[in-house]
Amino acid sequence: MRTEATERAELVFSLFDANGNGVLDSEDFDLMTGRVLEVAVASDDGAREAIRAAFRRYWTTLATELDANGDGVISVDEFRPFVLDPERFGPTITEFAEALSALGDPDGDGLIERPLFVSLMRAIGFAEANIHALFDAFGPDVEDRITVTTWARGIEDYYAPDMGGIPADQLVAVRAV
Ligand SMILES: [Ca+2]
Ligand SMILES: [Ca+2]
Repeated sequence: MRTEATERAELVFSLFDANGNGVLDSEDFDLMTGRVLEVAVASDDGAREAIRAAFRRYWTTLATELDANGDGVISVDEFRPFVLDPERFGPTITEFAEALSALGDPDGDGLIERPLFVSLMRAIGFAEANIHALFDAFGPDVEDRITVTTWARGIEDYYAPDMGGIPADQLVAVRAV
C-alpha cells in the first residue's frame, strides 16, 4: 500500500466524520448527504436520489463489513485498509463515483464547469486551494471544463491502494491558503 493512498483514506475519513466525534457513524452520512444535496440544486430527482443511494451504500457497506461488534461506529484503523481494498470496496466506490460525478453535470452534456465542481467538493469538505489544484490536474479544456468520466475515474483512483503521483493526491497536498 502506498503512503499517498493511506493519506487519501485518512483525509476522506476526517471529512466524512461530519459530526466530528472521531468515528464514522450513520449520522455522518446523513449530514454529508444533506450538504451535497444543498449545492446540487440544478440536478434532477434521479441524480439526487442516486447520490443519496450511493452515500447510503457507502455507509451500509462499512457497517455490514466492519462493524462486527455492532456498536454502530467505524474507526480510522478499520476504515483505512477496507476502503483501499478494491475487491471488497471497489463496487461501492464505482457507484459513488458515478453518482457524485453526475451531480457535476446537471445539463447532461458530459462536461463539468469549475464553479459547480468547487461547490460540490467544498460541500464534502475539501479545501478550496486543493480543489482548484485537482481540477487543474484533470486538464480542463479551453472553456475550463472537465468530463464526467474524468472525474468519476479520478474518484476511483483516489481509493486505489497502489497509485501515487495522481491528480487525486492534489487533495491531500498541503497548500498555503
Ligand atoms: Ca462521526
Ligand atoms: Ca454539463
